[in-house]
Amino acid sequence: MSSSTTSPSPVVHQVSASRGRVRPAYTLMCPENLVENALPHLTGVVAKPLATPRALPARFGEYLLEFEDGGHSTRPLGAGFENFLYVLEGHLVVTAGTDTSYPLEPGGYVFLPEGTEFGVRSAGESRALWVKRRYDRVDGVAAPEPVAGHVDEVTHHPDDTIGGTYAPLLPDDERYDMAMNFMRFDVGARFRMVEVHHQEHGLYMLAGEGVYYLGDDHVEVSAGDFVYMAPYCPQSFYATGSARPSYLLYKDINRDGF
Ligand code: UGY
Ligand code: MN
Repeated sequence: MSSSTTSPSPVVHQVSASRGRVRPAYTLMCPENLVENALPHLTGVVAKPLATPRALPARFGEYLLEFEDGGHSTRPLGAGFENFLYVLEGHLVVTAGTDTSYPLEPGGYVFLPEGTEFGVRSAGESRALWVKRRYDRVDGVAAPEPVAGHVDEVTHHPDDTIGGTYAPLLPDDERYDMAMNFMRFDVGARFRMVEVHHQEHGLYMLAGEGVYYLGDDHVEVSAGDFVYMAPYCPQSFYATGSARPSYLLYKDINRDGF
C-alpha cells in the first residue's frame, strides 16, 4: 500500500520577514517595523518616529503618538517649529497659547504656526500624527495663521491626474510652506502620470490598500504604513484591495527649494 502521508511542516517564525525597506529615494515603514520611543515632556504617550532628518534628507519630522487614557504633555511643546496634529483614533484636546483649546475627534486636525506652543491631553486612549518643521520664512511674506478643522468639513476636489480626490487641510497661499492633503481613491483608480517633483512627502496610509510605484520599485502599501518620499522620487499610486484607500500627505510647498 502506498502512502502519500506528508509530515506536518514545522512552524517557522521568520523574524526577518518584513515589508519595511529603506532606499535612497524612499522608505517604507510598516506597523510591525515601528519601535516604541519616548519624547520629552510627554507622559503616558508612546512615540513612533516615522520620519526625521537623522538619515533621510527630510526637512520635517513625523511621529505616530499613542496615548494611554489621560496621556498628556507636561509643559508646552513645539517651540521653534510649526506643528500639525491629526487625530487617527480617540479624542485629544490640544491647547494653544494660554486660552485656545481644540477638542479633536478622528479626522480632526490643528496647525499652529511657529511661535505658538501647544499642550495636549488624551481623553481615553487615542492615536495621532504629529508633523513638525522649521518655518521657511521669506522676506515680505506674512506669517501663517493657526488652522483647525475636520476632513469631513473640507472640500474634496476631484483630480484626473491622480484618479481620485484631494482635500487640502491648510490654505494654499504663500504664507504656508507646507501642505497636508487628504487623498482618497476609488478601488482600481490610478495616477495618470508618474510625478517627479522637487518637494518631499510623508505619506500615512489611513485606509485601504494599493501599490506605490517609487523610483525603480513597486511596493504594496496598506492602512497603517508610512512612506517617506525624498525630493525627485518618481511616484504614482494604484488603488487595489476592496475598500477605498486614503492617505494623509505632507508636502513642502510655495518655496524655491534652497
Ligand atoms: O501633490 C502631490 O504631489 C501628490 N499628488 N503626490 C502623491 O500623492 N504622491
Ligand atoms: Mn507627489
